Amino acid sequence: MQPRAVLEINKPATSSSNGSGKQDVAADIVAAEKYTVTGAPAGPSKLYQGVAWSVHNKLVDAFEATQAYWKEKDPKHVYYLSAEFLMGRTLTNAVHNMGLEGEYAEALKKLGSSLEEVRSQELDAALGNGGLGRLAACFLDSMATLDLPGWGYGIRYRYGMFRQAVKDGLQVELPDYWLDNGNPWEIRRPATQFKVGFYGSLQDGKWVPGEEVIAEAYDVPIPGYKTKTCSNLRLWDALPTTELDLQAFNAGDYVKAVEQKRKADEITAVLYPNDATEEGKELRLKQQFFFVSASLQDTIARYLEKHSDLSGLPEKACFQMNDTHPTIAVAELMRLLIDVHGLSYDDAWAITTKTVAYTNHTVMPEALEKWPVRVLAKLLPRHMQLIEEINDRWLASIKDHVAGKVEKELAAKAAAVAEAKAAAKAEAQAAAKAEGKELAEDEEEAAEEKKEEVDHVAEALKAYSIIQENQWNKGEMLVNMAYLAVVGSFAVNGVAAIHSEIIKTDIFPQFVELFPERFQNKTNGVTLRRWLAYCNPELSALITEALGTDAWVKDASLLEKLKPFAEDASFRARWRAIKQQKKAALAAHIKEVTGYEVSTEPLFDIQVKRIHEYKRQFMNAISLIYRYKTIKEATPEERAKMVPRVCVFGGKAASAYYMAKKIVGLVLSISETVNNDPDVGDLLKVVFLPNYNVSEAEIIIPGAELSQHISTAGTEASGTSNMKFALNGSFIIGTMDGANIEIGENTGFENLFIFGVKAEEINRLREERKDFKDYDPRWTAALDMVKAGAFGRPDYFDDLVASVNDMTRGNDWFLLANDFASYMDAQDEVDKLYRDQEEWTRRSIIYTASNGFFSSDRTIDQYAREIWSVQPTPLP
Ligand code: GPV
Repeated sequence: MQPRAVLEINKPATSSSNGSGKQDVAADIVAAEKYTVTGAPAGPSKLYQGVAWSVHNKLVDAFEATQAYWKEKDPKHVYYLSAEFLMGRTLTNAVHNMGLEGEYAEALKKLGSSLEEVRSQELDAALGNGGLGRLAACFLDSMATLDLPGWGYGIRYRYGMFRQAVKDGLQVELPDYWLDNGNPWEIRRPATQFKVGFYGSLQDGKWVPGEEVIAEAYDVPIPGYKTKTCSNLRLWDALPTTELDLQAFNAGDYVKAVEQKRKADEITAVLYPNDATEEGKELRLKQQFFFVSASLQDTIARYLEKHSDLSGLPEKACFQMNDTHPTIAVAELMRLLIDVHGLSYDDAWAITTKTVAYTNHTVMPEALEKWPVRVLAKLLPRHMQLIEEINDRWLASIKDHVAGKVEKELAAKAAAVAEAKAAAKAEAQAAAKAEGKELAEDEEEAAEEKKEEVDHVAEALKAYSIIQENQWNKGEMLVNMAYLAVVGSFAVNGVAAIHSEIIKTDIFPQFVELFPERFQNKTNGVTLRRWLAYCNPELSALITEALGTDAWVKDASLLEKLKPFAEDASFRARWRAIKQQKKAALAAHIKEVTGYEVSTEPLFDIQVKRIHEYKRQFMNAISLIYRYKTIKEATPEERAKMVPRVCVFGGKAASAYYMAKKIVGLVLSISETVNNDPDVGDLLKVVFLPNYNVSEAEIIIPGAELSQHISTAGTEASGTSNMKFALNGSFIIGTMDGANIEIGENTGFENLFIFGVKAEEINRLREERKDFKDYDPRWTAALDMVKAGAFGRPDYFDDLVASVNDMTRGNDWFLLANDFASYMDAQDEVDKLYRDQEEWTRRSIIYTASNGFFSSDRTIDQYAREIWSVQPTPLP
């Protein structure tokens, strides 16, 4: 199936949107609103629809112009393959990026509303879990802004990340009905369809799938900032090859009649809600293959419209695999090239390994995908066969190297043994001589050593093998997807400096030894459009005024020029006033969602991210219990000296993650107890904000004064919210982990509150954990309160407490007890500095001024130059 001309359906008619020149935006909105499909009564929701559809038309114009131009020029494209794109809302971003804010503000004023009012009606597109998905969204914004030819490719999940609500003090999950009112930000492409097969068997070496579905494209235009470029995120939906089995239908078997439809629906129904944990479900692999196959077929079809010979593909396309989720691309590209397009294995491999690149986003063992051969062989028999062949050839190609290495090691070992033996023999001979006897000679030793060497090579090769035995379940064979990605890619990168080192030393050392040049670092970044300019217009206006230009929105290095303003008291006063304003907005939001009334005077201390043991929200919670205890026991004089805090948590726990759900429960319980305790007053408020998502983050981050990034060193690959907080002038309390380290280098470590052990010490400490007894008294006191039921439900928290406090069970893997004392000391330093508001504000400005490096424009520029070889191709 070849993609045909652009065809749009499912969009309401608008009157005055076509044609060029100045348009009446208000009339446009009204016309679009009139024909929206939702049937909602007049009001902000319906008005939002009108506004969105009128913007949609402008996006389509820009989109078509860009795509036509790129098609004509035929530059190399990058295709960002990702199972997740956490886009959030689109309206504000699209209007501002396209420079339409003036027109729309005016039009909406005429209609008695405002952009701020209608924007809140939009539902988030939450097609992602957390950092990895949001990074993909930031990257799309930067690619378009830098005029880089490239598309995102992913899945159009009908249900995105679940909505989190709180019921009876615990998290409950609700479905995410994000498409219920239609989606003005997509264009359905019924003419762009590809068949994707599953199951079946190999007949005469050819794959005959047992099941087939159709992948249908939906395009989401991605407007760049201050450029005509409008890029594309192409998401695939699954359709049955036949809607209805008429034979079954006529025979009265209605369930069978719609079975195909049901099976297709299932593939794109829902996003798996696990962040950085592998689930190993067949449906998940089906999703991965589905979008990868469609994306590769689509790219090849477009390539072949312009070229006859696939050998040139690496000059026109690069596939960036966002973690291992799309790694089946290595095998699928091989299959398409060999089975469909008739290339030889060698030619296909040469093309594949010049087109595919891989980004690793975690070193946590539970996130490294390993698919059982059994599952792969059943779902994708041809791909399993190709993976075996890739592996065989790969191992054959390195056998000499490995044998040489083994020989050297054995020789060294043998020399040491021989030396020891010789010494022993000399001693024995000396002793024998003393007794006047003779010693017999050893035999058969040489033959023994030869046999041993052969086994050693086979054993050593296992470390390089893509197919491995499951170490927990002997006999089960697994495909290590990260190894497949490394072998099949021309570039492999980590996402922060420390992470890129750890993957070289701990995850892929055997590959580094063979091709060190393949390994790179690309420190993550965030788009300054969404994460500063649009979510914090007040601070942005002040920055623009100070710098005399808004060019920093596109050239973040200009933020550096803010540094001198930190020394200016009147500038600091204005900076502080804006932070107060954003704190007030956050306080109002807290009141609206939780009912808790919080003062805007205290220090606003925030930890928002997915709930995970390695991110240590529990440690933060324990510290707050101790703070609560201290307040309760304080004299009036002591209380007067305390720094009041509003402590905010937000984040979703994967629905099946037992401990994470208990952590949410504990935070909610602390919140209930503390906030309703009249002794405490404004000295401490603890808030859990439900349903943390992109739009929530846009309210929370600008209002933060302190943000927590406290993962066990060596566990958080990068973190990206740390960058957003820093850019909004929030201090960081954190560990020497992920991008915290580079933020420290840029901001000056004296401005961060760094605590805890370093990554190098973790392995040793984990060993020592068995007999850990060195508990800080503050830790013990706080945990005792939980055990004693100070926050209710002591039984419910038993396992959680034991998970960090019962070394007989070999627990506290993430070393909370170990880091607690230095964490508490760092928190004391925070309080101390906060008392000096002038100094605090001065450094807050330094944060914003120092962290332009973390613009995703910088990250993407590096990817484009150092991995993709993709050139900016702006419209004339
Ligand atoms: I693998 N990450 C994520 O959000 N989901 C995943 O499935 C995997 C990784 C995150 C890491 O945990 C963060 O440290 C990192 O900043 C982010 O990916 C983007 O690189």
